[in-house]
Amino acid sequence: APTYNMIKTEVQGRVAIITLNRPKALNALCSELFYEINDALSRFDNDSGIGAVVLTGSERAFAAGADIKEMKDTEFVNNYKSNFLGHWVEQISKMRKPIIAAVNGYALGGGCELAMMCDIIYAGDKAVFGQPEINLGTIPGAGGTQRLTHAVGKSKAMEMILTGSVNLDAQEAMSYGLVSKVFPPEKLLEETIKTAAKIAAKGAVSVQMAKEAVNQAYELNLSSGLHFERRLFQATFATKDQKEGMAAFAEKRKPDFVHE
Ligand code: CO8
Repeated sequence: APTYNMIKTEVQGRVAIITLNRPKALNALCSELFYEINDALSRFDNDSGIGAVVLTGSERAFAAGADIKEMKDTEFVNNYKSNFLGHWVEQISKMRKPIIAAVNGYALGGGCELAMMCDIIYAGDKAVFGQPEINLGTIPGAGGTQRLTHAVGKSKAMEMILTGSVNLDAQEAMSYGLVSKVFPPEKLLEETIKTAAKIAAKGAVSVQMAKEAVNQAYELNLSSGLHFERRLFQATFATKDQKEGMAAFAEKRKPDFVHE
């Protein structure tokens, strides 16, 4: 495994855990940190021994946003030419395997956006979600205006993004559906890993197809989405795991999936 400066990685069974580890800057997302996240994500996505990924930070901060000090003097032309942010976030949105964010503490700006790029968000009860970019003279740049609006609706998303000072605590985030479960901070990672392990034990092909199909709900109209879903549903019958899953049910035993 490669050595990283700003993240830690760990594998527990079929679950990979990526921990952002830049504590002095509250995990501010600089280019090196994103390079390492992307590198770890693509390794785990291509590793057939891994079925799900957990992304987490520290108790104080999941991530306090893009690194303001690193980007403050950059200019439009260079940002444009280097596709600033675009290449940071490509890998995570291309992940075929499920990725679960375990958010303790601050998830602000790019940190909130990073959590929203994940498939499921679990939060510690001290978590704070916000999009403060407007206070810096800029706007969310990695999906905040789109994914937050889908998650919490227009009025709350506008209020958060336009004021830059209305944040959601963990319970509010759950009441809007941004977060699916809230835990005490010290239990969060353990509970997130449990859910990841549960997913990673299912047939990997149907898990990835299910993720693809759910994501199309944000891209397609209903009839196209239903068509997409039905074709993938039919395709699962080409897998060993569908035969195993249904045989196990009929024989009243637990399935033993081989991820093929
Ligand atoms: N960038 C750079 N450094 C940061 C950042 C950041 N976003 N956030 C915190 N730090 C640094 C501080 O500068 C400080 O460093 P130092 O000790 O050298 O002064 C250290 O982390 C600790 O921070 P504080 O002393 O400020 O800690 P507090 O507990 O007083 O405050 C806060 C915590 C409220 C989180 C505060 O640090 C804060 O407001 N941070 C900035 C939050 C913010 O505005 N985030 C949005 C950034 S813009 C953005 O994300 C654009 C989106 C682009 C997409 C990104 C791709 C996924």
